[in-house]
Amino acid sequence: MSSASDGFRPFSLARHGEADMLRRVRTLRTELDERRSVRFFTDEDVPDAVIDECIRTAGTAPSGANRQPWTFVVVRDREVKRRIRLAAEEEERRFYEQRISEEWREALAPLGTNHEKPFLETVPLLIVVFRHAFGLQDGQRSTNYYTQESVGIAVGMLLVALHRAGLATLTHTPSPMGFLGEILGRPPNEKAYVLLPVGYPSADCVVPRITRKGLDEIRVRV
Ligand code: IYR
Repeated sequence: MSSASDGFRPFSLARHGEADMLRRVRTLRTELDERRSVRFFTDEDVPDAVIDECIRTAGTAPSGANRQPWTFVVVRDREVKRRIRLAAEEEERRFYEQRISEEWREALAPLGTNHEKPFLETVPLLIVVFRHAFGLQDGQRSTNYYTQESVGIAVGMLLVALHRAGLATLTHTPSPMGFLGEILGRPPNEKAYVLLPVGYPSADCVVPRITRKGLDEIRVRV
């Protein structure tokens, strides 16, 4: 039960009629249905203020015990992007040549991906999201809760915000991603979660033809 005592404040939401609710959500769905993972970008610059606003948006995500266990590192430095590309390609080469199963290789074939990641160097910026596996302040460790879920939700909200701004992204997870913490000098409690190249799709950008599952395939009513 909520209480008006210290630490709580009143909360309410604007109410919309059903038609209005439907219209609002449909607008969002239509917009999000256009979002795709992009691998071909221009080198055109993206304003910092827009990226900051997107990260603020991600920072409104719910998190376990409100620990907000995330850091968003914005990488614009050419040399750092280059180091990230080289390290990612090294991991990805091992992934495609050795670590991957035949079944996985077949699942990826329609996407046409391989170990080469030139976009990591050519995009105007990368956002590397770090998950705080535990809290660390002045050498003191503390427990964080549901960090995978919390950071996953924040990344989802970040993708929505970037798409809303008209920016293309790729949710890239070179594995293992330990090299990102090293290159970016993150503290030991921060684990790389995802690497997002961000920019504008190039004029010759293509994406695989995919379909979304229909409602009947994803919704079960009880
Ligand atoms: N991380 C690799 C492989 C890869 C894996 C999945 I699952 C994808 O949906 C796409 C790619 C890469 O980025 O190439």
